[in-house]
Amino acid sequence: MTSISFQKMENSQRSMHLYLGICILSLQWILTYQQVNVALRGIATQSSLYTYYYASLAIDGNRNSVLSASSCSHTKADYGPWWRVDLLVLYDISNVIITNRGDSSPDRINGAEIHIGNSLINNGNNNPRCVVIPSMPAGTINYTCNMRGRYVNVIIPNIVQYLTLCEVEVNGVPVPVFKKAFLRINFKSIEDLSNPTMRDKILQKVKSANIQPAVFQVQWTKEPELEKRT
Ligand SMILES: *[C@@H]1O[C@H](CO)[C@@H](O)[C@H](O)[C@H]1NC(C)=O
Ligand SMILES: [Ca+2]
Repeated sequence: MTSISFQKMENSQRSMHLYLGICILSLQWILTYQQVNVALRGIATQSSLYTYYYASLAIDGNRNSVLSASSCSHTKADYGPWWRVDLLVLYDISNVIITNRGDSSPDRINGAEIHIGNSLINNGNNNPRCVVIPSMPAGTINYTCNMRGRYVNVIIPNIVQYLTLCEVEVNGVPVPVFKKAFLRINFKSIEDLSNPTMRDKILQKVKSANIQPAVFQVQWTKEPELEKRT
């Protein structure tokens, strides 16, 4: 901001305090505003581990539903088995696509629920529910959710069961992150800064100083005010 030059002081200068607010819209959002499988960038975990069928195998980008192909997650026979992916940041999630085990026992998934939200209370299983899956055949089903959250859980509540998931795809877009930075500029001016036209000129000058490509909005957040002298 120091490169911005204002008119030289002349007579009867007044010292003004000026406040500028800069609103930054996350550039990432602009570049990725399309539905993609964001689970691929997440970290998966589950209520327990059955042999070597890790939670991460449900987000390995492979829908292969034959257990021996090592692309399915698998819990032990838990009471209320669950699986969760942490997407690391907030997403607006349009739909979740589940691929059930295909070589055997497709009915084990009966009664499973998809939950989406931001809380880790009860391992995230208390987050708002998208859907109850009464049953699904061996294969892949697309569930519409239109919910916002960082955690996506699949749980089979109130029963002792194995939870096997061969792929969980989460289609979402990052929630826009607005970051605000505030500048406080203290300078002297002979111009009347209570005049909106003058203030607009200053704003144009700040904008042309080209702060960051991600900055697309610069605005006054406060009327200029005279410095209070003690
Ligand atoms: C899943 O459903 C959504 C609508 O909720 C749709 O936009 C998307 O294309 C579907 N994806 C697949 C793979 O069928
Ligand atoms: Ca998989």
